[in-house]
Amino acid sequence: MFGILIAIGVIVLLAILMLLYRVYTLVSVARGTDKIRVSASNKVNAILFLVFMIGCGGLFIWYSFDAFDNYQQPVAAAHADDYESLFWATMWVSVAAFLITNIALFYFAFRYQYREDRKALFYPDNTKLEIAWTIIPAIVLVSLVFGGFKVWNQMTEAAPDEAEVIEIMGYQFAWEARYPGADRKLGNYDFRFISPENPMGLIAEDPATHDDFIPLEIHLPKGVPVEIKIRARDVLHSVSLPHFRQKMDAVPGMPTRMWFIPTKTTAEMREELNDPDFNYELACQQICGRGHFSMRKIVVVDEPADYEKWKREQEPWLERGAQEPSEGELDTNIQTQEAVDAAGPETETVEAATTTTQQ
Ligand SMILES: [Cu+2]
Repeated sequence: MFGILIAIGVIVLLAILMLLYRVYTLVSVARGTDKIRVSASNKVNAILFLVFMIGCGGLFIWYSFDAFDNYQQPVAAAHADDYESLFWATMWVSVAAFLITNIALFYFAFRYQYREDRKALFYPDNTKLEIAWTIIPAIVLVSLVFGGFKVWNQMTEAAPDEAEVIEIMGYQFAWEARYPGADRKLGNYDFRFISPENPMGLIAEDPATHDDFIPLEIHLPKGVPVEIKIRARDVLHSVSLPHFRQKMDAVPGMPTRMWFIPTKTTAEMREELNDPDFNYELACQQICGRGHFSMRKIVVVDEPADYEKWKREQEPWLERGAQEPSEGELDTNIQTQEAVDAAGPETETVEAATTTTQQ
């Protein structure tokens, strides 16, 4: 009741203020004093537009150079040149359009500020100008789209037969990578088998699963095509391999894939950059929740012989103590997982993920 009275009071007050303003305007018109209402703030605002343009434009240029190394990682993939030229073409077109339109926007606000002795020019249309600003952006955008389409096809076309297949699964908040083992075949999976011991939901009965292994680090061979099969367990994630200029969303219920050829081993890159601590990395590029920042995995590129040796040293997932769960156990596992999820705080999930990968 009290609330309604306050609301009515506010509305009445606003109506009175509006009426007063209207009366004041009408009185000014009758006295002929309505035109002398340009205060000093007209000029101040006009100058502030210029200050804003120069100040923020300066910050934009400074930050672009300062953060350059963060968004321009060294390249280590065979097809990267095409991606690079597409990236820079898009970048320059966007930067040029951004600068031209924003400089015009702020400068015109300053240049054509209100002056009593100046009247606005009535300029309804100009056909030639309209044709130009429709056709030029259309040509530029269509060529960018075709360039992108070519690169997209390259990255998603069928991988060569000799490609190393690796499966990457994202979940809140970590990655699991699975290798097919000696039979070069990944075993099947089913979400009903997902449990703390079996984070990827692998089907232990499937013979193809028997030699699959889930290592802590991702290893890739240099100079050999690598096909990445991608899936997500809960929400959208995105597999980003910035040094290989590869990125593909991990979508729950819709497996995706991509392929590329690494061209420099981790050791070669460390030498080239003169940085003994350098590592390639896999990062999630989709803000997927509170623990998003922790979705980082080290990627190691080896010489093919070292890679084969590393693969032989890996223990199959089944032999790491994971047993095929019985029907009853399966239910308990799913319930346990639900309990973890229901408990909410992502930190617990992160801990659970760490313990499962470290078994
Ligand atoms: Cu993620």
